[in-house]
Amino acid sequence: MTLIPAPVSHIAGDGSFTIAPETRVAAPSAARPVAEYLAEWLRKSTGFAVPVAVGPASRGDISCGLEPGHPPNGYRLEADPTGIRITASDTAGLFAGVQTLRQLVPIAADADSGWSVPATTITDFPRFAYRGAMLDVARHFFGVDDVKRFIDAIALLKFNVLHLHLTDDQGWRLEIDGWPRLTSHGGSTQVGGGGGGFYTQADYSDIVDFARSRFVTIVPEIDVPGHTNSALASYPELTCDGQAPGLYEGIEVGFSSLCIDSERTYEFVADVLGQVAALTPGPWIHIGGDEALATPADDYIRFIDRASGIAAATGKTVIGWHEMGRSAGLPAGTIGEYWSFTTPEGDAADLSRRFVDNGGSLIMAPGDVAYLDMKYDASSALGLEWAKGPTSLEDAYGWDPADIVPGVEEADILGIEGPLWTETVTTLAEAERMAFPRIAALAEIAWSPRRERDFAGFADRMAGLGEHLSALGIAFERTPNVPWR
Ligand code: TNX
Repeated sequence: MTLIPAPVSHIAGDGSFTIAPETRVAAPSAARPVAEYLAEWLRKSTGFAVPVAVGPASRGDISCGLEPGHPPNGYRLEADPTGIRITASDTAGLFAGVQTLRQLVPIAADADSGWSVPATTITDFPRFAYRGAMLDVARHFFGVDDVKRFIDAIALLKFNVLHLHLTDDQGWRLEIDGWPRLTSHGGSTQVGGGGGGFYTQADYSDIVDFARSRFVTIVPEIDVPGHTNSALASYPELTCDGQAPGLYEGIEVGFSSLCIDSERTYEFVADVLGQVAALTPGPWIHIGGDEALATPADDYIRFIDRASGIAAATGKTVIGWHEMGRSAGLPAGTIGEYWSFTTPEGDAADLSRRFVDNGGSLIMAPGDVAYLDMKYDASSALGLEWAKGPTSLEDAYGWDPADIVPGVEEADILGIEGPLWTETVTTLAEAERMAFPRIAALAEIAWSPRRERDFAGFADRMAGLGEHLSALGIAFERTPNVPWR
């Protein structure tokens, strides 16, 4: 069975089910959107009509059924010569089962057996609740259609979160009412020049709605108090000397800061976070807090104390990069995003444990294995190298989130994330190629039960997934040690 992420269990049966011109998708009305999504994908693949039948399933159907008793987001998939049945307790579980089915259906009809799916019983559920990818739309801007395509691509691997890094020194990408220059001026640039771009609030809602149709939650990040040059350039009142810096198109970090002792700063933060929260149905809001090297240490703590409270007052659960653990005033339950290495450096482990001690949890995104913007090897044209050099597919697969921060255990970990920073990444095809296949390794770490990691077995399955990626038009790097077909 060539599935990524590997399921919890699968038992091969006898024979196979063949998808035929008369095959229907059957589902109760509560599962209709998932059934329509599956049918639409089957139509595109097979060219058959694939009607959706709302109501009980008949022999020969592919059915989606809701029943109690499955773990959250888990499912069972049974295929035998009489049909395929996907059952789950929630529609997110059905959707995960449908992603499994997408990998079981061949990319082309076989001359002898047609569109056949081998008989199997799969029982499956996720290890972690938060299975995230991050796209940095600030260093280079990616339009609404690109973001939707990226969401579609990660949904195949059962990711359920897309964190959007919406603001940074090089660009402000979300329209904020009452602060038009953030986007008209601050959104006009990106790394290396060539113009920027931004989402209107309607664009952002369009992304959120599309993501929801793929059972993906958008986590918006407004990075403060550093990484704010685009805002400072747009509104000099956010600086301490009242002088707007110029726009910035380089790739340095750590040179900008909001003015910590100005009330206007907190009005700005409240206004922005209030609007972002109102536009975002998901439970989380990310306020960055990383690499605030231009903010004095005491000021940083005072700022995070206050800004995290403003963020929590929107009703969302606050997420911040692990440096925010320096603040002793974080709202209870604040989530830390760990981005040090698989062997923690400096105070990263101590700061991260504070989120857990404060009733929160951690998202693990260790830079040396989970960063999708690192070069694959020294010869890669794209990517950076600061996180302990290049990151091979083997590196991306060979770690475990529960082995990193001493004293932080499985239950303290909300999930993992693969950040795709875009200093060197300019197009969606480049973004896909940096992400795939490493993001498939992260998907397996996030979803599959903790097992001994067998890279050779993973690489065989990866070769199978590569065929699906090609069929879907998703670019990927042909990394060594995978028997790509
Ligand atoms: C560090 S990791 C950053 C980003 C850069 C990235 C490049 C983190 C929280 N901040 O600002 O884009 O490295 O790899």
